[in-house]
Amino acid sequence: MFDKILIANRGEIAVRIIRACREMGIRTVAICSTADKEALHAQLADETICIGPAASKDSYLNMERILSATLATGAQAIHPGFGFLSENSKFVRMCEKCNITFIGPSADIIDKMGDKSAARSTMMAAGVPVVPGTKEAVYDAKTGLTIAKEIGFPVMIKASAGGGGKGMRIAHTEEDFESSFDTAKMEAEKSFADGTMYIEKYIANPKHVEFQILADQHGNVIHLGERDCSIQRKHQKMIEEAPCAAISETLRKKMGQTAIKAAKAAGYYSAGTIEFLLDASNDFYFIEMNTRIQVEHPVTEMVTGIDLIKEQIRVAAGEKLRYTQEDVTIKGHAIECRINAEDPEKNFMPCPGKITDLHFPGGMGIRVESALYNGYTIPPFYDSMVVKLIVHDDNRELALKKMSSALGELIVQGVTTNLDFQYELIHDEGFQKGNTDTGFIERFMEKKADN
Ligand code: MV4
Repeated sequence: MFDKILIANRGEIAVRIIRACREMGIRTVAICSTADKEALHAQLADETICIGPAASKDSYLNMERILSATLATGAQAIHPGFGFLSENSKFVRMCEKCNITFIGPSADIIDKMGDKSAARSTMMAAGVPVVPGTKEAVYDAKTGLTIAKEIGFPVMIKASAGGGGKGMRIAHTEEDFESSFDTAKMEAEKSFADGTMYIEKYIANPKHVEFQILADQHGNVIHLGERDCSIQRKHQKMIEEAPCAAISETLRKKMGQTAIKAAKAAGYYSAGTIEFLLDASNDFYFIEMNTRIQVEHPVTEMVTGIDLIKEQIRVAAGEKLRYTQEDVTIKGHAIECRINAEDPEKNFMPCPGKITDLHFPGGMGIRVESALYNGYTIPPFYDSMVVKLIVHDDNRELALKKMSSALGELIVQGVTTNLDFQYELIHDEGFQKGNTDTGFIERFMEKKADN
């Protein structure tokens, strides 16, 4: 096992990783920008190195400085958290050259799954169901149109280097197609310097269901059940839950086995996620694999009792998985609400600033993941997510009541947050019934505007 790990991240996930390391007897090195000298992660770690100016590109994305900090402190491994360098294969290769363990999968796996069209081909070859669509990448609108006609409209045009909705367009009709394709391709070229595209049948209002995977470097792969992440606004998740209310035990087994098959086809190790779209007739399709620990990992931890960060560190050190599939049971229901310093009344504009009053709820089955403290000033340079509120209870109905109570108790004063918006969301009749799909927030916002 490692003696010392450097955490190449900030905010609540850096704090989460520091805590896991401390419990494991591993010393921690934090990095921070000049804007983060007072940040909680910088205060909690055993050592902290300020590596550069506020802008992410000069600090949390500065590979050379992060590697220098790692070598200078004698840390043997880097935990990248999520975002920043967590899916950067170039960084993983640089770690290898410096003899530092990257806590995550190999650079080749990141590359293979980061190319979404190639990932689709890999999954098709392995017999994993994908959305009906192209077998290979598409580079021009004319070729695309021929294939789109075969698939049948509407179709979804996606950037191979994309994810998170960038470089993605729906084409409803043949007439729409060429301009949609060109717009999506231009956006992809601008955002990713890569105009490689692929085309899928458009699935209307699916559920976004993702399976958590854990895999070691000895060929063992298990799944830890699914999360329903359908409650998203502009491809930003707002609420996640485990398990998905719409999935039967039979379907869970089938999707879980498929997720394992997908991870094995990728040659995967570490913690990872297989994303599926689930349609109204309960047909499911692989869309992407995420090769990092995710923001919403705590809901899976709550229903399985497995610490994903600790497991991720153990498998990175070469240990075998401590759990078999039979050891994994899903107990009760967990929900996470992301609290952001943003103003829902002003198009969710970020609202950084000083925390003047802070109170976290507590009690049985209530978990708060946050890097806030009273008097802290949220800097304007980074993500606006400031608290993850997670609850766990015997079933969804009880978990919702617990979330209602916990949201009511949470106080974050001094900055505007989406706390009230979240409270309204979880009390929505449709949400209460479990009628979650990817069109939910949009309909919810329209309903609100009408009132
Ligand atoms: C889709 C889809 C419908 N049909 N693909 C959005 C982000 C990217 N990861 C995949 N996305 C979608 N792909 C086909 N063939 C609808 C979405 C989608 C979506 C997916 C998950 C969560 C929220 C979403 C919101 C809008 C669209």
